[in-house]
Amino acid sequence: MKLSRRQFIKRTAALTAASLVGIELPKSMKDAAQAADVDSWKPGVCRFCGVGCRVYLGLKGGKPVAIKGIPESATNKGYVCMKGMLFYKIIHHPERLKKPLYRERKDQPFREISWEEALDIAAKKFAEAVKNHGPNSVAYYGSGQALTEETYIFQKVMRAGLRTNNVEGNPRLCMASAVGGYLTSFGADEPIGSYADIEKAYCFFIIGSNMAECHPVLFRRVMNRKLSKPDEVKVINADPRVSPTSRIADLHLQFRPGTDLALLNAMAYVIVEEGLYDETFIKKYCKFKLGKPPKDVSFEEYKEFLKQYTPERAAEICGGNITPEKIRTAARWFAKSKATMSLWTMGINQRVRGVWANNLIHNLHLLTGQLCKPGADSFSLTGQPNACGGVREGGGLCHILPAHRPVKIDKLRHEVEDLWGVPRGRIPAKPGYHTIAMFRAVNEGKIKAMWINCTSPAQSLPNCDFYRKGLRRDDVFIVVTDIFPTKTTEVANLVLPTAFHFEKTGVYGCTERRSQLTVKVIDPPGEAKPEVWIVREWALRLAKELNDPVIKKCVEPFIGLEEGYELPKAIWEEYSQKLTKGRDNDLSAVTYEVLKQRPDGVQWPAPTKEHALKGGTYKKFVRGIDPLADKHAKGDDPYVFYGPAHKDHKLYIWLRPYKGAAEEPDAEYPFFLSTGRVIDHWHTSSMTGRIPELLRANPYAYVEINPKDARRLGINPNDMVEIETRRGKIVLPAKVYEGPIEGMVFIYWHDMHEERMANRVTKDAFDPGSKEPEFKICACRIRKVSGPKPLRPYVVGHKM
Ligand SMILES: Nc1nc2c(c(=O)[nH]1)N[C@H]1C(S)=C(S)[C@@H](COP(=O)(O)OP(=O)(O)OC[C@H]3O[C@@H](n4cnc5c(=O)[nH]c(N)nc54)[C@H](O)[C@@H]3O)O[C@H]1N2
Ligand SMILES: Nc1nc2c(c(=O)[nH]1)N[C@H]1C(S)=C(S)[C@@H](COP(=O)(O)OP(=O)(O)OC[C@H]3O[C@@H](n4cnc5c(=O)[nH]c(N)nc54)[C@H](O)[C@@H]3O)O[C@H]1N2
Ligand code: SF4
Ligand SMILES: [Mo]
Repeated sequence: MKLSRRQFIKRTAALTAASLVGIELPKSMKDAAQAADVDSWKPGVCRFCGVGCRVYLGLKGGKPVAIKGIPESATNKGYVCMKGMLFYKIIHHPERLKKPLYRERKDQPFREISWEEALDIAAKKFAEAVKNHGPNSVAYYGSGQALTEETYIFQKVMRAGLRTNNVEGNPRLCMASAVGGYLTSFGADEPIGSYADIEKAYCFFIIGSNMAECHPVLFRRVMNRKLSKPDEVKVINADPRVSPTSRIADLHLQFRPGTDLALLNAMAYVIVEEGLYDETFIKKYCKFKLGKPPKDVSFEEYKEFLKQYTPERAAEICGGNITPEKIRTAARWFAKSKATMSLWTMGINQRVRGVWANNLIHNLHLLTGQLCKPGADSFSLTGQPNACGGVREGGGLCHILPAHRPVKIDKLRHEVEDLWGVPRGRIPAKPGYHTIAMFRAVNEGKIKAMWINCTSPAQSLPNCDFYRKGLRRDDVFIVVTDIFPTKTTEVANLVLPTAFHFEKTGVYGCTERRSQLTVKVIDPPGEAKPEVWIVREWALRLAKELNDPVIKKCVEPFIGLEEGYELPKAIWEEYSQKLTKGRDNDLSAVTYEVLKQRPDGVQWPAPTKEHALKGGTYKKFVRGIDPLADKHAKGDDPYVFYGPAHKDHKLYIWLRPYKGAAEEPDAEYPFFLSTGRVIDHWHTSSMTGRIPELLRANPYAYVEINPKDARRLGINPNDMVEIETRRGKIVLPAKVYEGPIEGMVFIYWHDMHEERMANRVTKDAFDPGSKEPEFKICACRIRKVSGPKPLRPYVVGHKM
């Protein structure tokens, strides 16, 4: 059906509005999607966010023509947002990479080469680096969007094959602080509960998350819950900006960026002062902890500590609309509701105090016992579709091996070596470079060969111009596996075209510990290949180049297997059945067969087939629900916090003081600069920028400015505004509205246009614990450079 321009705009606007506020799509639109001229519908998972919506891909004459939600799905109940509905358009996009491309030097044009040649070059360059500069001169930088099988096989070859823990990925920019928070507070990574808690919650504490745009289908569930009991269910939103999420809030707490540590401590103060805590829960399950190395302190000492954060004092620190009374109200709603669920994302994680901010949210749940019961949970939202399953669980960060095993614990490292059948001592005992350290090492010429997979750090790293200098060095060999040309392929020597979603098979593990399978239904274009094939073939060549049988051993079980299904299946079997068995994320009964029988996926732990076939574990640590809680149980307590990082099986309430951002506004740079997302685009927009409907809905990035600041600076809507920080300058059109708090500007970072690329000005300060960068806060100055200017969307174009 060809739409007129008017019809098109109407339809796009309706869809955006619907996905934005979670309104049910008009019936005619649903019918249109369902009745699309389709031969067959193939089930799978959405390619984009961590919600993990289940979708059908519609095929007509072998071509992808539509996507619709799967009505009986546990995650999305049939709903999808615009990105989910439209990503089939990426599959046959004319700009897809179809042939391996190579150039010796980075100022040369690329030339097409064969796979044989490409794999030989990749193996030779990595082998040369290892021979001449040692194993730590090579690195892998991956993604929370790669399939679990992909991350697992890459890291196995790097660690056991090439003997380096230089294995990192974009979840360091995203979820690392949440991981740090879960490990230090609960002793175990990942949320305890599930999305199903949403329908049982009576108070939502949404902090530093714009769910309405970033987890739209989940937000819809929150909104439905609120609408189903408008007076009983309370929604608190804490964000220095009024976002579409704030619209459903009964209470919006708006404060100076970075001050939520004071707010959270003050809420704890009120809970303690007003006796709203759950003494039994605290006595039974919690300990109070202070400092590094952590020492035990008493409840009394904690109370003393909190005296620094009276609501009056916190209101002063926080500024904005925060009053002592609002803090008290928030604390009372939180503590007194029948079940409270906290939800947060990057406003909390992307901070130099990201782990502490996570701890302080968990504290509120531990004090009040708002945990483990139906509807109550401290639930960190994961951004990417497989940051949990692939990277946090699959061994995708420099300090963790598969199945939540810290690299530096000898026993666990040796366990992995034994399971892989490689000699003990093969995996180095020292963690590798974390992301920022890794790219600094590139800048310093310490890394000689780097593999970048399914991510585009040239655009997504903070202070990216600085790191692009290193990436452009001619003595650093860079391989990029992607489906499109990006800012990162611009700095590559070797670009390898990969298969996309639905063109390969594998597992995604979403926010709620749920693994779901997507099976190949269509061939990749041209010569594009699944990553698992690429890694296997590369490793076999590496083994020859380095004359090292252990490298071959890493991929030996997979030799000769057909790459579309059999190969990922064998990799998944090794990972799930061998590596996760007996661990807290036990997936040993979760085979592809089980996942096909249970298309909704399985939530770990799932140690037995019987439990897996029932869907796994809705809530961790609860006896009668979680088989591992039953296994570890000693007394009669209903909960058993067996998390591997707390041998005492206790939950920790942390004394964490308020500390501000690494770079706060001053006389020279008087504004807070924050960055984030818009509903229609995905990160660098390499994918969504190529979907016409999404590009047209949001053709370029803009800067949000508070009307008071705009008036003072003579800035009108759509004027071109320069944002300058200590790192550089960019120029964007202004959107003037009561969004960001006065003194703060907010920019969208998807735009690839050099003049509008947000990360050219952001700061690369990072949390000392999680090493996650502070994308959310730095200091800037702004000025109007001209009136409105006609802008063109940045269309990447095939420039290879
Ligand atoms: N449409 C869309 N959806 C996505 C993505 C996408 O690119 N596009 N990406 C996915 C990924 S990987 C991620 S990580 C998530 C991110 O999801 P979110 O974290 O929800 O999105 P952001 O826009 O990065 O930032 C969220 C909010 O943090 C607020 N914030 C800034 N500073 C502070 C602060 O000091 N304190 C508090 N409390 N809040 C602050 C901002 O005002 C903003 O509203 O989205 C996922 N979903
Ligand atoms: N200023 C600012 N910067 C940020 C953030 C922020 O809030 N503000 N957020 C940070 C966060 S939370 C994140 S998660 C990162 C994300 O940053 P990136 O990971 O760099 O961004 P994406 O656009 O998701 O990159 C994914 C790439 O994978 C490619 N791709 C798609 N499918 C496949 C596939 O099947 N195989 C392969 N090999 N490639 C594929 C896409 O074309 C794209 O180039 O950005 C971080 N950067
Ligand atoms: S909410 Fe997330 S997972 Fe669901 S359709 Fe949208 S992008 Fe996909
Ligand atoms: Mo993310």
